[in-house]
Amino acid sequence: MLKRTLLSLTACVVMLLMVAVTGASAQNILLNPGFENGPTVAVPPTDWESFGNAYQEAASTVDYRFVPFAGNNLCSMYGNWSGAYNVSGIFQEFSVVPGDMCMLSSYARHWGGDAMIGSQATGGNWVVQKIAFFNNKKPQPEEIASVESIILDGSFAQDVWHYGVPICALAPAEAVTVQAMILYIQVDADGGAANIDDVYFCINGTVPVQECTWGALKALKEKE
Ligand SMILES: [Ca+2]
Repeated sequence: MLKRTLLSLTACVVMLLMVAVTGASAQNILLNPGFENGPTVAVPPTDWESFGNAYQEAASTVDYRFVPFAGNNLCSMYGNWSGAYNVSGIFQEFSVVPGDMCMLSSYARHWGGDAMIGSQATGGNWVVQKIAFFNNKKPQPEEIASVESIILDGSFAQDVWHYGVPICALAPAEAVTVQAMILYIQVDADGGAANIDDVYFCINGTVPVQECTWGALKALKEKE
């Protein structure tokens, strides 16, 4: 497992270096990645699968609850108050073949008026970006591998956007689909809402050159 993880990291770093050198970028294959399409105000994000409390919202007019990173809209997520551990989420699914390299990045923010409290380490809520691979098992596909990173919790500064640096994952043997996910995990009925914007996902491509920084590379290396 460690070997595969290191291989995945190496490939990710190589891809980031390539884009830094060439200036190339790849197509974001997500539909409605910035939540700009479709209706707003307490409705699920258009083009995304969603569960729990995840809603497409327009920029606030009376406070700073919803301040999009870009455009006019964002996605707001919060817990379900349905048990000691529950999840709200949004995702999009795509076909893959073993060996495909997937990359995911996003932006997250929480408003001081409804801030998250604590972290996963302290028993609070947290938000992850996650790449998950599934096989073709009938009647229900199984999740066979995943990579995720925390993009927001109560330890993050309030009222500013935080860049979730790209995570990379190599599609393993038997993988037929991949899901690009944002998940809000609620523990013990803690409150706080997470805002998400400009999610980016590509397969066998690279993140936009403006998002490829030495800081991102360093963060990936330190994570290992
Ligand atoms: Ca937006």
